Amino acid sequence: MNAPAAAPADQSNAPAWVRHRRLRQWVSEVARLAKPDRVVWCDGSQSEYDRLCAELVAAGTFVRLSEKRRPNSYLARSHPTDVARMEDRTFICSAKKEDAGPTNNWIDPLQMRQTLNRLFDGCMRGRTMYVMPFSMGPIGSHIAQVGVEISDSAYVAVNMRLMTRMGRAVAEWLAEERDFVPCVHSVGAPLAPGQKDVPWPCNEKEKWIVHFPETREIWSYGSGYGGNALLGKKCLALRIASVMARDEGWLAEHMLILGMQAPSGEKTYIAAAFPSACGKTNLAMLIPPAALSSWKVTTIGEDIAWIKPGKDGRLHAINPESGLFGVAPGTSEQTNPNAMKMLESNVIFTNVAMTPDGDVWWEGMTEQPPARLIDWQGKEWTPQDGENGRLAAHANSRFTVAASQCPSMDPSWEDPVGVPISAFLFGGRRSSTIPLVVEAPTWEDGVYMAATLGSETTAAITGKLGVVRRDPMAMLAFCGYNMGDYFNHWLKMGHSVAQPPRIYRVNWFRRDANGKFIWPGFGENMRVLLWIAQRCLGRASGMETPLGIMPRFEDLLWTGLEKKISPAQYAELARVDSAAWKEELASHDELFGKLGERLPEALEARRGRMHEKLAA
Ligand code: TSX
Ligand code: MN
Repeated sequence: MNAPAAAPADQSNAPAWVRHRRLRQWVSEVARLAKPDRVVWCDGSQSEYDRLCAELVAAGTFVRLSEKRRPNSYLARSHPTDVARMEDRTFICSAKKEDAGPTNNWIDPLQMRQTLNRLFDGCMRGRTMYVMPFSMGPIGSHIAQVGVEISDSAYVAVNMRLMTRMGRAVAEWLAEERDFVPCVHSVGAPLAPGQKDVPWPCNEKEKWIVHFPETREIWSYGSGYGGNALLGKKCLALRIASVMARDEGWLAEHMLILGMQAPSGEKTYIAAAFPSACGKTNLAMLIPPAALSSWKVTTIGEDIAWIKPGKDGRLHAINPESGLFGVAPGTSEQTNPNAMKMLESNVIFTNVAMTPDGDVWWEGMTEQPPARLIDWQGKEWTPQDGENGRLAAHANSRFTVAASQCPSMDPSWEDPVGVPISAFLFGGRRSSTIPLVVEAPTWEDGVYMAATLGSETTAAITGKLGVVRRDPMAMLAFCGYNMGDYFNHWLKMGHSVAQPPRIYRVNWFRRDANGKFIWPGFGENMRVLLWIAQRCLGRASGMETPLGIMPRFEDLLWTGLEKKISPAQYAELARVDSAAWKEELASHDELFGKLGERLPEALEARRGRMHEKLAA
């Protein structure tokens, strides 16, 4: 007897609230390949979160922190070899190598698929496979995108619940046929029958973070940490979304979004890109100094912005995330009081130190370390160890927390239409050459400033201090396609709306002849933001310089800072050193040389004009 041709059986174990045939089918296929012991669909509920956290405690992955000091919070200690994103193990597998471009690792997609089929075959044996539908952005927003992550890590599942809108509501929004980005993750550590698990399973031999930009798929193997494993963040919201944005006429950027409210109630929103270690999260949660306390700063996002042209002729931005995965060291009552409040409860800490009374500690949290600690590897630690250079918390230790816990969140932070952006800021850590703030006279000038963005490496990154690393738009590690095409896309986007944002270059990190920071930074940055907001409202003046428009001393508000910054010190912050700029332009040329053929003509031409202006 001839059986009718049937679709492959649905073995996904999907609950009734998953009506999406293709999603069920895909989950069945991944399960058939990875061979987990069981499949669990995450509904995203609090009870599910609590149950998974309890399982993580039982497995030794989590330590539950003191209910009194840090209510409903946990500490995870990762394997010492699995502590950061792996840029050299990150791949963009476009059909053509040139489409990934010179700044990405590339492997032929057909070859990569063979490798993945080998790696994922049976890789979840002995484990639970979690299926997590998630929305990047408010569910149903025309700027949002849906992903579904499959992972064999419960740590990933609980982090994804904080970082994204995850669970049943998203599956219901997907209905029968809406689109989603498939994301497959495995720690790459299958268990033989009866084999005891370890607290932080991962694959010590190989790690892969793989993107297929044309088919919009993500596959990650071998690491359980951060952006390697929480695939909604860097993989989807930046690398894959940057490709979608190029194709559809929007922007997916490595930017914070903040709001400034004038005493009149008028609001100005800005988006700002900074490479790592520049204090992006601190800026997003800035508290203005007393002299400017009639102005309020609110937070929309602190890492990623998705930006689309609106019907009003402006660019509108959403924060695609619903949580923060932030660097702990350096966060304190002095540098970021809003973050300290946000971290009081309901937090997952990873690789920080623990106090004897079940609280957390990291370098920079207090001036004096506690007398005794358990370090990030679970070992005894005393301040003497600190003096010998042994860190109590890992330099890349993190907190995961819901954004809703941040006291400075803007009332509109979940508005599906986004907030209208008045200015883009690009900043780096530069001890010389780059002034405190410069406004680009035109969109093209601004794109040049952004494309040539650079930041000095901290010792933690390269072991060398003061070396400028070029990081165009702070997107070097996150642009999912050819950087030259990306610059072109940015140039085009300036013409996509009647009122494009103004573009600014900022630098909080200029030093004097003694190597001391000249600008006090932190809350005092509000003085620069205020000038920018007033410029956008047409109410502040400045002066033209070869670099662009800069505030004169009298264009900034100095009340309360008169003793710290003299006109002479401001002159040093604003100084354009022609010798240094000659070197700077040579370094831009070197960057452009590396980016190769697809570099837009307009940027090369603009470099030539800068050269002439500075020589004049
Ligand atoms: O986050 C920082 N911001 C942005 C804040 C809104 N940091 C920390 C950077 C590492 C993540 C800064 N560090 C900033 C800054 O504006 N500026 C500096 C440099 C600096 C450091 C210490 C002082 C001043 C400047 N201390 C005193 O002036 C006492
Ligand atoms: Mn980031």
